[in-house]
Amino acid sequence: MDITTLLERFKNGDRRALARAITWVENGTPEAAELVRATFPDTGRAHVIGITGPPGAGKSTLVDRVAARFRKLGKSVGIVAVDPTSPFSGGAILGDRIRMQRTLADPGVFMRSLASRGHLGGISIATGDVVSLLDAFGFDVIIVETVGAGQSEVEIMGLAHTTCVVLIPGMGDDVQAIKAGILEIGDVFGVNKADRDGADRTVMEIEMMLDLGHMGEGGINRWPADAGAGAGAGGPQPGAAAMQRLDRAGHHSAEEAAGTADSPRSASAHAAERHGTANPGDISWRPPVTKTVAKDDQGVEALVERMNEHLQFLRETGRWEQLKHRDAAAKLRELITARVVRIMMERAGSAGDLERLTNAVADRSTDPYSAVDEVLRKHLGR
Ligand SMILES: Nc1nc2c(ncn2[C@@H]2O[C@H](COP(=O)(O)OP(=O)(O)OP(=O)(O)O)[C@@H](O)[C@H]2O)c(=O)[nH]1
Ligand SMILES: [Mg+2]
Repeated sequence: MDITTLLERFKNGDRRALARAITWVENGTPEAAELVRATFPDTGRAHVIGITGPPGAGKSTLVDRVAARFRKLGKSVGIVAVDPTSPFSGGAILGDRIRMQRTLADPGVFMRSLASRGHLGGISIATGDVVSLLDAFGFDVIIVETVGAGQSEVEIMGLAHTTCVVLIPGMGDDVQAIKAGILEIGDVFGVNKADRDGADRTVMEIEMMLDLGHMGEGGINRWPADAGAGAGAGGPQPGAAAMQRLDRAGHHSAEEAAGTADSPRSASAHAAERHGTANPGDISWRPPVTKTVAKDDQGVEALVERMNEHLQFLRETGRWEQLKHRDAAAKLRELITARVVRIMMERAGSAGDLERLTNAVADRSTDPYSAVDEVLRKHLGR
C-alpha cells in the first residue's frame, strides 16, 4: 500500500490502515515520518493516560477493565503496551491479548503491543509516534502501559497527561525504596490486588509519603501553585466530585491557614481548594490513592473517576496547555538529539575517525573526552 492510499484510509477510520501505519512507525520506515507529519494536525485531543508499576502488578488486567469502564462512559480507547514481557508473567504479548479479549472484540477499542527495540531512544520515539497516530485516528482516551523499571516510568510521564502508578500490597520497605522514583510521577495511585492482605496498610503508607512530599518545598508537588495562574480564569469551577476530593486532600489546611506550616505556597493552594473561591489557576492536585481488584473488576469505576477528575483539573487550571508546550519541547529535543547523534556518527564513521579514535581510547593513547573534542572540531566545526 502506498502512503497516499494509507493516509486516505486512515482518515476514513479504517482500523487496518491504522494498524499498518503503526507498523511503519514501529519499524522506522522512511514513510513513518511522513505519516506522523500528515496526521499531526488532527492530534492534541486525546486524554493520554500512562499506567506504570512493577512487573506483574496487574497493569494489563487493570488496563482492560479501565478501558471497558471508559467504553461505558461512551469514550473510544486506544491502548499501547510497551515492552510488556516481564519475567513475572512471561510471554506477555500473547498473555495481554488473552487478558484483553473482552475489550478487543469491541470496535471502540484498539490495542497494540510494542516490543522494546533495545536501542537508544527507540522505545520512546516509536511510542510517542504511535500515541500521536492513535490520537489523530480519533480515540478519546489513549492508555499506555509500561513496566515501571528504570527509564520507562520517567518516559511515560513525558508522554501522558495523567500517570497512574499501580502498586500492590505487602511491598513494605519497597514502597520506601521506590518512593523517590515512582511516587513523584504518579497523578493517581492504584493499589491493585487489594484482595490480598495488607492493602489498607499500603494505601496508608503511600498516603503518608504523599503528604510528606506535598508539604515540603521541592517535594512531590510538581505543579507549583503559581504555574499557569490565571490561565484558567473565568473557566468553570471544579465539579462537585472533584471538590470533594480536594476537600479530602485539604486536611492540613487548618494549620496551614494559620500560618504554621512550612510552605506558604502549598498552604495557599490548600486554602483555595478548601474554599473553592480562588482563581482556578491556584488549585493544586494531591494525587488520590484507590484500591482495586482488577481481576474482579472492583474499584475500577472509582479509579477512572479519579483519572477524569485529573483531566478536569488539567483543563481548568490551564495545565493542559502547559503540558502541550512541555511535550512539544521534549519532542523537539528528542528528535534533534537522535538526528544529530546519527549525523555525527555517520560522518565520524565514514571518515574513519570513529574506528581510529575507538582504538586510541582502548589502548589509552588518548582519553574519551579528547577523542570527542576532536570529532566535534572536525565534523561540527567547534
Ligand atoms: N489476586 C489478584 N491477582 C490479580 C489482580 N489483578 C491481576 N492479577 C493477576 O496478576 C497477574 C499479572 O497480571 P498482569 O495484568 O499481566 O500484570 P502486569 O502488571 O501487566 O504484568 P507485566 O506487564 O508482565 O509487568 C495475572 O495472573 C493476573 O490475573 C488482582 O486484583 N488480584
Ligand atoms: Mg502487562
